[in-house]
Amino acid sequence: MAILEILEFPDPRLRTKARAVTKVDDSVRKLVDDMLETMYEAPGIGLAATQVNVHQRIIVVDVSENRDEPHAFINPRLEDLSGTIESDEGCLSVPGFYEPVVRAEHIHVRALNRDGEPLEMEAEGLLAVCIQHECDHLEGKLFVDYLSNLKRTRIRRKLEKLHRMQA
Ligand code: QAP
Ligand code: CO
Repeated sequence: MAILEILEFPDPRLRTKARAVTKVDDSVRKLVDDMLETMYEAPGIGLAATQVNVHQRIIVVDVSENRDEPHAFINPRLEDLSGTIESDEGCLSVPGFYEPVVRAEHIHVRALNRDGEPLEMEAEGLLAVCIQHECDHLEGKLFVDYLSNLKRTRIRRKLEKLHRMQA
C-alpha cells in the first residue's frame, strides 16, 4: 500500500479525460487499494484516479461515519439521474475551499468492482453527490467549474499563491 501524491487545481493534468479500464488485473487492484489508503489518510470521502495523475476510469468513495464502507467503481456509468440536491462540496485537489453545488439527488450507477465483476447500485444524498463529483474528475471536470468565474478565479489565485510559497 502507498500514499499517492494528489494533484491540485489549477494543475492542467486535472483536465485530462480518463480512458476506460480494459482489464481489471492486479495493477488495477493495487491502484484501487492505494487510492483508498490515500483517501482515508487525507482524509476525504472520495477520490478519482485523475487526481493521482492516473488517467484511467477508476473512483473510490466512502461516505460512512465509521470510514468502513469503501466502494470502488471501475468504468462507472451514471444512469437515471433524478431530483436535485444542493450541498457544500470540497475536493482534495482544491484544498481549503467549500462551495455549494447543485446535482441530482438520486442516481443509478453501473460499473465493475475491484474483482472485475459488474456492479449496480442505487445511490442518493451525499453518496450520490460524491459519485457524481468523482465521475466528473474522469472527464477533467472540477466542482469549481460550477461556480461563477469570479469565485473560480479567486480560488485559483489563492492556490497559485500557496503553491508559489511551497516551491
Ligand atoms: C468530494 O471531496 C465531495 O478542502 C470528495 O482541506 C466533497 O473528500 C463530494 C478535503 C464534499 C461531496 C461533498 C477537502 C480534505 C476532502 C479539503 C473530499 C481539505 C481536506 C474532500
Ligand atoms: Co474532487
